[in-house]
Amino acid sequence: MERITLKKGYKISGIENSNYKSATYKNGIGTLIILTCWSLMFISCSKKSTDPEPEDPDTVLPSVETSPPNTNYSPAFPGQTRISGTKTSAAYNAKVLTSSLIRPWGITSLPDGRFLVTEKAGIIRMVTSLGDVGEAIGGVPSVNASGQGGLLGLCLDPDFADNRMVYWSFSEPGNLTAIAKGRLANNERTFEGVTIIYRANPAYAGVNHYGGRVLFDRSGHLLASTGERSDLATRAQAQSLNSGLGKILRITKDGQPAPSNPFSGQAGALSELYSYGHRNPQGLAVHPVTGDIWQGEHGPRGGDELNRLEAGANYGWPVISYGIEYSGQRVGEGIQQRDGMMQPVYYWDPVISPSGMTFYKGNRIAEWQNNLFIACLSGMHIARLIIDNNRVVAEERLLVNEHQRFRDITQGIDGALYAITDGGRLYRIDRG
Ligand SMILES: [Ca+2]
Repeated sequence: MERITLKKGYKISGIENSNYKSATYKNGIGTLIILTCWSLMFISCSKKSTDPEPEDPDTVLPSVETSPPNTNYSPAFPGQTRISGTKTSAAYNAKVLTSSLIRPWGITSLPDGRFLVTEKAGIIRMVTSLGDVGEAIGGVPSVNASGQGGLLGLCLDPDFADNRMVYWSFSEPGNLTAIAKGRLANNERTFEGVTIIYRANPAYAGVNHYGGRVLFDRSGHLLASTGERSDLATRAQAQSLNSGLGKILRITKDGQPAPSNPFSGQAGALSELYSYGHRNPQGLAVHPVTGDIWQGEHGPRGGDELNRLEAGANYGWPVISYGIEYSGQRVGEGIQQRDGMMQPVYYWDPVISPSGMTFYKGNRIAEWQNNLFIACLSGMHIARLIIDNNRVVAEERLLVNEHQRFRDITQGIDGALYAITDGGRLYRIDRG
C-alpha cells in the first residue's frame, strides 16, 4: 500500500475520515504535498540551527487493524475505530531487562529509578533499571489468585518521597476487589502498617473481571477500577449505583469516599463512585496536559474501549457495546448508542485486550510526547495512540514481533518506557 508523508495530515484525515480509503489523498494532491514537504525539508535543513524544534513529518498509513470485524455495527463518529496508522520515525529499541518475573501484573516507577512490580500470585518485588529482581517484600495480605485474580495494580503515594506509602489492588479471598496500603520499610524488606482501606462489595464467587488498577488523580485522591465480575449474575450491577462492581471509584488515602464525588450524599448511591457502566477496566492514566483520567477496558468480543472519564458519567455496559458475546449472540438488545450513556473515545474490533496504560511525558523520543501507550494482552503488542482534542488521530503497534502478552507499562525517571508481560519479561523501550 502506498505511503504518503505529510505534515500533520493525520489530524484532518483522522477526524473526518474513518478509513484509509478516505484518509489517503488523491494522488495529485498527495504528490503536491510530498513535493511541498520535500522543499520544506531543504529549507528546514538549512536553518536547522536556528529552529529549535523541527517537526518530524507524520506518516499516514492504513489502519493497523486488517482483520475483519466481528460485527457490522457502525461507529458513532468518524475515527472512533480503525483510525489511520502511523509509524514512529525516530529510532528506538526494546531491550529485555529480565525474564524471571512470574506473571507480573503491575509496575510503578520509584523516585530513585527502580521499580516496584506486583506478581499475580501475591508478591511485590523491587526491580532495578538493570533488571535485577529482589526478594518478595513482606507484609502483603494473601490474595485469591484463581482465574483472573491475584495481586493486581499498584501505585505510589504522591508524597512517597516523604511517607513511603504504596497502594495496591488485589482480589481478596471472599471474594472481591480490595485496595490495601502500606509503608515500604526503610530496609525495603517489608510493608509496615498494612491496612485494607477499601472493599468493592458485594463479594461474588467468580474469579474473573476484577478491574484492578489504582492511580492518584491531580487532586490527590485515589482512583480504583473494578470489574463487573463477568457473569450474567452480576453483570447488570455495572449499572447499579449501590454496587461497587463495574466502576471507577475515587477514594481518600484512608479509603473513604472523596468529598467532591459526583454521587456524594445521593440516596441509594455509593458516595465513592466516580463513573459507572464499566465491564473490566484494567487501564487508568492521567493526561499530562489536561489532567483528565483516561481509561481502558476489556469489552466482549469486538468491544474493547478507550474512554475519557467524566465525573458521574455512565459508560454504558452492559446496555450499549460495540462487541458481541463470545458465543456470538448480541449483548442485551444489541445497541451501541443510547442517550445518557457515554460513547468510547475509541474502540477495537477485534479486541486487543487493553491492560495497563500510560501517557508518555519523557523527552527521549520527542514525537511520543503526550501519546498514550497501552499494554495489550491478546493483541500482543503495545498500542501507541496519538491523541488530539480528545480524539484518537493515529494508531501504531509496537513490539509486535516480541509475541508477548503485555500487561502494564510505565515511564521510568530516565524517560524510557518500561513494560511487563505475562511471560515474565520486563522491557525497556528507549531511543535507539
Ligand atoms: Ca462503554
